[in-house]
Amino acid sequence: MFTKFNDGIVVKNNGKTLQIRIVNSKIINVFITDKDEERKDTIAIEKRKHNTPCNFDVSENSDIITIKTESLSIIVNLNDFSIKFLNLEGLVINEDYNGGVRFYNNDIRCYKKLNEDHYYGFGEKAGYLDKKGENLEMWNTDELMTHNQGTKLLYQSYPFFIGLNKKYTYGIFFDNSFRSFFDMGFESNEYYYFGAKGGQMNYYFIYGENIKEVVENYTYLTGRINMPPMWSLGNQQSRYSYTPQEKVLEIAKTFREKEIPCDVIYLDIDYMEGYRVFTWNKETFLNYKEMLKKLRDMGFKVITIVDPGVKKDYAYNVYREGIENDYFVKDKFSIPFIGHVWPGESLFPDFLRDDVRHWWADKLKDFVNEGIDGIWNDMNEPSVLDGINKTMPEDNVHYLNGYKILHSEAHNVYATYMAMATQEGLLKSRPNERPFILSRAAFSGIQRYAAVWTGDNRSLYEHLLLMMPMIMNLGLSGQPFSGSDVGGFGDDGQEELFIRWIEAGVFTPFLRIHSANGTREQEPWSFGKRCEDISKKYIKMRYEILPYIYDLFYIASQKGYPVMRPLVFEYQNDENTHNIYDEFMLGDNILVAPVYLPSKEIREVYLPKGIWYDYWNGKEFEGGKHYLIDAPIDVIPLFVKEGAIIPKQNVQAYIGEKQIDELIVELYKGSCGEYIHYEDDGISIKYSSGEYNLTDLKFEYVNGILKIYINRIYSGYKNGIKKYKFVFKNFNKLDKIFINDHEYKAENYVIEI
Ligand code: MIG
Repeated sequence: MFTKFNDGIVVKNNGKTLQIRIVNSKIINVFITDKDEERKDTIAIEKRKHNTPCNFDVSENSDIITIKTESLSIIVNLNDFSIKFLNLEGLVINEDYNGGVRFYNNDIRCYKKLNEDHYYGFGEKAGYLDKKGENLEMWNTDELMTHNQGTKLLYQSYPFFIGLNKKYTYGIFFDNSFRSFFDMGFESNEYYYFGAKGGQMNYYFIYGENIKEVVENYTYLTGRINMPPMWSLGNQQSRYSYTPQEKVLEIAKTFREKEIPCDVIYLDIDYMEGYRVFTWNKETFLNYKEMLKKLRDMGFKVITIVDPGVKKDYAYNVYREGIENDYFVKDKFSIPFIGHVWPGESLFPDFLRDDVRHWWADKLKDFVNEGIDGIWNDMNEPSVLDGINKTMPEDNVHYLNGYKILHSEAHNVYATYMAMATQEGLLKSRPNERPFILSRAAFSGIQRYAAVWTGDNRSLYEHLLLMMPMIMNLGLSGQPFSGSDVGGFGDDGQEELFIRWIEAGVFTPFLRIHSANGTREQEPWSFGKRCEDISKKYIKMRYEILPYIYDLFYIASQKGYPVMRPLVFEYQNDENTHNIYDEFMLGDNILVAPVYLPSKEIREVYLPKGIWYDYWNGKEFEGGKHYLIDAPIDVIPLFVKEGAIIPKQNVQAYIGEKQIDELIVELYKGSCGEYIHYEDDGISIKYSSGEYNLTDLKFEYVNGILKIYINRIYSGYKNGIKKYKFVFKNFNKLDKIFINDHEYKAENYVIEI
């Protein structure tokens, strides 16, 4: 009945074809079609050079085929192609409902039994962490109304979720870029389904022993971030728009004068000449080269916005080249499509095409060569202001790998292809430097090209809360590098709200303050001395814990783990964590519980099982309980796990200001602790050819005796740290301290070696 290939099987029955591919023992690709067609990957799937097929056995018994890998059994019913996934103990992990896949003309669906207690992931969705009982949709949308719990569509689409119950965890990635739907127990409490308005029923079942492993396996499939330039983890300041050039310089100077660390300044759309991409405004930015040089001398990096829309203007070279070479997206009559965006009538490069991406990359290269450090892609859903549903018609025409496809298929991936072109351009300009791109719209896999932010929020406490589950679910969906506009984009900023937002924001992966035109200015000093002082304290703290944050990006690049994690990611066995959306973990050592309501000076905090230390006063807490924690205006509740090792460094005005030789290593009491520290030059791509170091830091603490071990486990980078400063936290009894078996004396709980 079936045909076996080296990576799976194919069966045909009742006019349908089922293909099961064993990507590895835990990642199973299911493709079912009622047409004569080949399976297609979207851009989400990372192309790997070596896709070594893994071992599996297939057996057939009347109407049942059983496939066995080293971790799973897959049971296929040949009558209806319904599928069951079991683990090696024979426990059913996932099971089709009522025949599983259904085709209704242009609508395909896969029904599954609803056996899970929680569903996480789905990328950038408004609302809480757990999506069980919800009905979700994926269609990249520039939502201009205030985002809230009821907001269905935002800028990014990640057709991926993780199911969790008491016995198991798994993920499903639906590799389909059309408008897709996920009914996670909204319609029924017996089944859930996912489907799309077109395209293929092509999904991946991703098994993992826990959420961590599911995310690791999902990002094995869709790729992981490259190490970002270290400066992109610094504080960043933006506004729509800083103009003219003198204003930009004044903002930059103020950061330096006030000694508030800052690495990046953003130029929003007004720097351009009539919103023409790759141009400079001849009045307000006449001496932009000089401005760029001055910013560079002050240690600032510059990121400019680049939108996809190209102004229709015969005197404008980008438009002319695009028309002459036929690079723009077409309408259904094969005429270049024109839509209204900031430049007025505009055309949209078909970024799905290789030749168009190369052209764009060349334009971008010349543009950034003048001194631009990173690129910010906006309006790339694409947003079309006069379009039906604020985008282009679904029957517009694109070309992918030489084949014509409609916008209905291209829409959700348009931004990711644009990010790919942008990355290519930055690499063309500076082949040895890590590119940095910030994108508003996205599809699964975006992490290979760009960081993202959560779009146009507002200066509302609700949005300070909302950013937490959004960033956490983005992290669970393979995108570890995200953040929200700190202080809120729309509406006028407020002092107390800004303070609470910066307190939380410094612990989010991407840290950028941004605000809309016409709203109150929003820099750390815009709201008076109190806000300035508190902002400075927290931004400095960000720079202090940078080695820790950088290590988390290293882990993200290796395993796909989020930088900012929901508690359930670390404490899956503690059911109290399953629904927590207003606290988060920065890595596995620091728990952050922001205050996100006005006039609140106390916060209820759940600490998972184990011992925790209050970061500010060292107070010890026993986890597994809720506590009320004092949180006066300048305090965000922060807790460190017992046995934690946290690397820090001295604050700098900007990354690279000083040569950092010393690593400050904070050890928190516990019977033992272990931590791997990563270092490289922070800017070049040499790490990818081995120029980095890994240091294993370990301790044991018994009866007042502390033994520390420093062990270089990989050495490839020469300019690393030369000194360690160990700081002992909560070790009330320290009789003897050994470092690599030599005895040292601590003075005030500090040892420098
Ligand atoms: O509709 O470029 O989300 O960050 O400042 C406004 C102007 C277009 C939307 C982005 C916002 C940016 C703004 N843009």
